[in-house]
Amino acid sequence: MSDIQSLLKTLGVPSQKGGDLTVFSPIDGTAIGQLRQHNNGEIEGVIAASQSAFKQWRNIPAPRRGELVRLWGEELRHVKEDMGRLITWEVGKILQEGIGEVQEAIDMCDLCVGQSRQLFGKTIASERPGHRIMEQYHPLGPVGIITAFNFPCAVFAWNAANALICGDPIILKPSEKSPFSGLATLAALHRAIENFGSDAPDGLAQAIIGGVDQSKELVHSPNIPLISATGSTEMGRSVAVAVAQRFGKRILELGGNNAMIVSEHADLDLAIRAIVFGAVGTAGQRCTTLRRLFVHSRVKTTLIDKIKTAYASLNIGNPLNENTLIGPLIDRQAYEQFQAGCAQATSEGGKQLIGGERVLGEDYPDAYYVSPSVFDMPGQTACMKQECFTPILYIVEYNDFDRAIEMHNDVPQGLSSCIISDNMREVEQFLSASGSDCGMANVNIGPSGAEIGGAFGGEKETGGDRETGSDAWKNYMRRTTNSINYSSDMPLAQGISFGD
Ligand code: UN1
Repeated sequence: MSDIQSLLKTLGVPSQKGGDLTVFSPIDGTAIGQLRQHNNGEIEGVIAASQSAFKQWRNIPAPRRGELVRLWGEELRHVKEDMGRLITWEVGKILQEGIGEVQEAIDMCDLCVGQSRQLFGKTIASERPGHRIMEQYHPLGPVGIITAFNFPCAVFAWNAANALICGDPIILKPSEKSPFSGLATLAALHRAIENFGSDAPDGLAQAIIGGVDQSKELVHSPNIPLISATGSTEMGRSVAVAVAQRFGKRILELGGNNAMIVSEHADLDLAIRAIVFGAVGTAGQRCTTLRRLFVHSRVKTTLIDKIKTAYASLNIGNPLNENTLIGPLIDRQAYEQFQAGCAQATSEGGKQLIGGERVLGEDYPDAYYVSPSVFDMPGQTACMKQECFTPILYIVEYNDFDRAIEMHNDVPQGLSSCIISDNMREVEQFLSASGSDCGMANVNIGPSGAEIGGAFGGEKETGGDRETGSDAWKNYMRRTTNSINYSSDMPLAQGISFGD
C-alpha cells in the first residue's frame, strides 16, 4: 500500500474505490483517492438528521458541549503529524504549514472549551419599576460549513468548534480539491463523539461530498439557519444572495487582496521577513496573502534589493521535503491564472523584477510549481484590484503617506492589512478611522497567520463577517431579549396609559 493510502486509513478516511470524485495531489498530479459524491436525496437525509440532532444537542448544557470540543482537541493532538502530512499531500503546503494548520485547529478547540462557559448576554436597566431586561443567547440550529481548498482543517475547526459549543450540529462541505483533510478532521471529531457518550446525538457532525451542486443544496435549504462559507468573492456573492432570499444567516470570508505599507521609518530587516512569508507562504494561496506593497520612495531601492536576494534563496519543490519553503500551486487552473496575472501586470506597465516562471516541469510534468513573481508597478493599476490567488506581489512607490493609505484602501476587498513603521504617528493614523479600511490591521507584522483569539474576517467584498475568536461565537446563536415583570403592576413602556 502506498504512503498516502496508509495515511488515509490511519486517519479514518479510506479512499472509496469507484467513487465519482477523484482527488489529485498537487505535489505530482497523481490521484490520491476517490470519494462518492452525495446526491440530492442523500443531502436531504443529512439535513433531516442534523435537525433532529439539534433538538437534543441544544438542551445539553454548554460547558458539557465544551467537553466534546476538548476531546476533539485531544484527538487532533494524537494525529497532528499525520494530519499535517495529509494536508501537505492534498493541498501542497509545506509540512511546517500543514502541521501548523492542525495546531490551529487544536488551539481553536482550547479556545472554545473556555468559551463554552462564557456564552453570556447582558442584563439591562428597565425604565419600569419592578422590571428587569436581559438577553440570552440560544442555540441556532444546523450550521453548513463550506470550506476552501487551502485551509481544509483549520477553517473547518474555526466554525465547527464554535458551532458545537453554541449547541448547533454541523454539516461540512469540504472543497472537492481537498476533501480528505476535512474528512480526517471530522473523523477525529467522530472519535471524540464516541468517547463522549450518549449526550451526543446521531447526526451531530456530518459531511457531504461534492462541488457547487451539493453546496447549493445546503445554501438553499431553509432548514440550515447559518451558512459559513470561505472562498472566492464570486462564490460568496451567489451564497449571499441565496441565503438572504430565505432570510438565513451567513458568515462569508472571501477574497483578501491584502496590502502592506513600508514606510521610510520602517525597520527593513523586519519588513523583509514579513514580506516573504506573507507573499509566498502557502505559495500565495491564502486569503491573507500579501499581494500589494506600497513602499516609500526613499527605501524602495534598498527594499527591492533585499526582496530579490530573499526570493533568490527560496527553495521551491516537494513540500514534503524539510528544506522546501514553496510547494506547488493547487492545479493547472491556478497555474493559468498565474500566467494570466503576470501577463496582465506586464501589459499594464509593470516590470517583472524576479520570478514568474514554471519550474520543475521535467520532474513533475503533471504538477505546477512556479517561481513567485514580483512586479514593479507604475501605480495601482487594474490588475491590482482583483485577487489573483497565486504568488504575485505588486510594488508601488509612494511619497505621501495619505496617498499610500488612499491607494491601500482603493480596492474592492478588505480583509487584512499591515504597516511596517517605527513612526508612532503613521502607525496610529493607519489604525485610525481614516486609516486601513480592512477587518484586520497589523503593525510590524505581515497580513497572514492570524491568531485565533481575534475575530477573523474583512469588509467590503471580503464579506463583512467574522469567524473564530472575540465575540464571533454570537454568530452561531440566536439572541432573545427578555423583559420580566416581578411587580404586581402592569406599567407600559414609554409611559403609555391604556385604559387604566
Ligand atoms: C491566516 O493566514 O491567518 O483562506 C489564515 C485563508 C484563510 C485562512 C488564513 N481562511 O487563507
